[in-house]
Amino acid sequence: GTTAIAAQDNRSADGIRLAFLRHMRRTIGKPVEFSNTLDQYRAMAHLVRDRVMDDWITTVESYVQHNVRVVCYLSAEFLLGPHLLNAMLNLGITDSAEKACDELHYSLTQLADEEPEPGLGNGGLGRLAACYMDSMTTLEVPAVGYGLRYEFGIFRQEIRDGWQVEHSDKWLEYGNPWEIPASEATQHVSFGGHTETTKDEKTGELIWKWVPAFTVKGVAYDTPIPGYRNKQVNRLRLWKAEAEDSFDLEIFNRGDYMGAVRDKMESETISKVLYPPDETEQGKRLRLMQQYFFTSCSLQDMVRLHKLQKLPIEKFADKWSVQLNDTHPSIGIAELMRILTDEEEIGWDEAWTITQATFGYTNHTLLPEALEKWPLPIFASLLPRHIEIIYEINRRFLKDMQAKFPGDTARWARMSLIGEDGEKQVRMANLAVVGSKMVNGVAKLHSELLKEDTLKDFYEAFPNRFTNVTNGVTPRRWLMLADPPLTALLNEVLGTAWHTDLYALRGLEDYVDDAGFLDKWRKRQEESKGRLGDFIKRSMDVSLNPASMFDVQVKRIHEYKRQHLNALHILGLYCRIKSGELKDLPPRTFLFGGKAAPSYTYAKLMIKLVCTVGELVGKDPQTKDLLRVLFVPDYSVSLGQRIYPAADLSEQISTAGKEASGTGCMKFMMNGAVAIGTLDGANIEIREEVGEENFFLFGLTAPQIAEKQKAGYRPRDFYEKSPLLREVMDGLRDGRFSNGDRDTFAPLVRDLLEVDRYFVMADFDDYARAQSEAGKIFCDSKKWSRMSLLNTARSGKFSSDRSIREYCQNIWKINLDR
Ligand code: DL6
Repeated sequence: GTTAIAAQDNRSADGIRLAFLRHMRRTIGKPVEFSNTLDQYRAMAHLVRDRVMDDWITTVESYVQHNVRVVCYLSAEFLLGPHLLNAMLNLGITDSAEKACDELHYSLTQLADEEPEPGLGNGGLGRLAACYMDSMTTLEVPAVGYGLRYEFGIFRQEIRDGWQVEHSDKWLEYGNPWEIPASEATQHVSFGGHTETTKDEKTGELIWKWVPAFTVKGVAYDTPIPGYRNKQVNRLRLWKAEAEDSFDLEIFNRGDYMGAVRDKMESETISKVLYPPDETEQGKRLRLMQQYFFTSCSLQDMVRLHKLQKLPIEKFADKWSVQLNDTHPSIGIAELMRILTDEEEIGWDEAWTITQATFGYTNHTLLPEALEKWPLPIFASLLPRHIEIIYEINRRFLKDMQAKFPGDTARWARMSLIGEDGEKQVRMANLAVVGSKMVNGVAKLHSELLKEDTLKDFYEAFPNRFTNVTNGVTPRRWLMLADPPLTALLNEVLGTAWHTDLYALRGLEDYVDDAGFLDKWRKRQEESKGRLGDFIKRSMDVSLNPASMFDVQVKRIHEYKRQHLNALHILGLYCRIKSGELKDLPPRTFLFGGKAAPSYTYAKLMIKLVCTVGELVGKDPQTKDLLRVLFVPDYSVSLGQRIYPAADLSEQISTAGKEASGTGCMKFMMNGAVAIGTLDGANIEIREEVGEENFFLFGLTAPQIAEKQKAGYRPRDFYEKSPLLREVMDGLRDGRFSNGDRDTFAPLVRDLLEVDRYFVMADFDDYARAQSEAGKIFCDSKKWSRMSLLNTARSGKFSSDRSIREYCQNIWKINLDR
């Protein structure tokens, strides 16, 4: 009756229970007593989505009514992590849902564990996009995230005999209750062919026309992104590629059954997998197609909505602020020029003014090999009209540069959008800088290095275009969802203001000398470690010692992130224990996690090294109670949520000047882990905030590294100077740590002693010193708890809410105090 309906509509436990039973019948189609946990998860997901949708409708209505300025965040990756518990947290219905589950005799956590993680990203860049979506909605910034709906996300990682094995990620296998197809938004994207020019009969001007070889349909799937308890919901719109005609009856009737679906197969490949490997010509082509496909769909969608609201196209940049998350969507600059000039028939100069006012570009890397460049022949054959537009942008741009820097031909060549050293290339970073109003790096040091080095010429040409926005992470997922007991403790002493104003955590400093509170802090930390221990026991059948120090490095595996430095240090401890030099070492658990790019052989060898060290120290009776090394497979957002709260020591040991920012470091800090790290990326700002006495610093600085590089770095000198390093490297070479196997690690040893691009040898001794200091302080549990508490207390700056405020103020020109 009416009471039942009223109850269903509210967010009470009764309402949730009734809605659950209704979805079980009508959506899942099963009597509840026959349902399994996956069915139960799906029914729960649907009822939560219903509640999000109600807020979505009111949000959309209000956006249209007020004709708001909209931020469009274009990103090839969105690494969202599981939705269910996050949506419940943001809606404020977790307690009711738990109660409803109790009454139904289910466990909410068990049911939430059924959710496949949408792994539509590789690492930091994609996860940052997800944190920014959360913060934009929480801060009530009208925003749309635009990206690709990959059918297969990041591979599932298995570790077999210490080696990474990749499996495809079938995250859509059982459907996805969190997305809604938006058929009205379907777009058509062209590729290939050639261009033609005709003369306008009246004006005599040249008119350009693109005659493409084929088109692909872009179908939109929307995922609602709820804000934190504010009834706001923004949209993440991901594009799926489909054939214009998925089944050709004529070909079929001729008896060519495969031919009838060939178009479908070819078109759908575009949104099939996250980042296809691009070593091959075919891989490069596909990746460029992916980037153009989602960027074009997104810009066409903005133009469609702009016209739907009857706004003049000349006002495009007033309505839309488009942020390019790295260079992947930077082809959008040429695409908007094409739309404005070819389709909307706006003159070049005005179109260029609109385009530049629309885009902002965020750079996420200093590694030259990661700055995207496309071989000209591939680019021109796929996008013949865009290459003409890029040449025209370049012609005008170089003319300006020639006036600005007369005679400096080398500079013009460096700045050109077309690289001419060797094979001709289209330089996407240059296009992004030239076509944007603002360019930002993602941490102070990174933004400085962009100006001094990577983008120096551009900085000298347009100094006002450059700014910094230090990354941040959402405390809703990374603190509240990841660590409910810590959240409860913080709420108890601070109230709840910190949920949306993370600087309020500073209030914790009042307790820094309160022995009773510090004791509580330590006990809570031990419980977190116990929970992770239980999970690892369940999933890997390994027992961890919760009294040991949990020393954690989780992130992508890369030489510059230096997981091998960590592993070599553990080998150093092993040698010193074996020789009797180290007697009273406090027990340590070293946890590693992260994926290596499938084609990155060196990174895969680094995983093998960690696993080999794990086996060695775990088997040796002299070390097995003191050192435990575990590589936790298939690192993901949900695994991160389990790991960060349990960490004592956070490993942030990249070569100075190489990690643009890092965001894992921020998640550790919020959860009270103390960092050991170099002066790199966001570490520098973390140390500034927390105080140098609460951070274990080691290693060469970025200027020192640059100097060494110039002077000619000789890693072997460090090997010869350090007896411990020598013992470790000799042992590795001679098979002492790998049952006599001298081959497996030979390439790694050779590289480290002869090249060592990332200064592992140079930093080894100082890292060991900082590690030993951390070990000593850990034994003084009061002192350690104090450091840990201060890390949480001073993590306010690293909320993505702060980052988004800065984007609004300095780049998007969106007023938050409406
Ligand atoms: O800005 C997010 C994240 C940073 O925290 C990392 O330091 C940086 O390595 C990462 N960059 C990339 C670059 N990808 N490409 N190409 O993932 O961005």
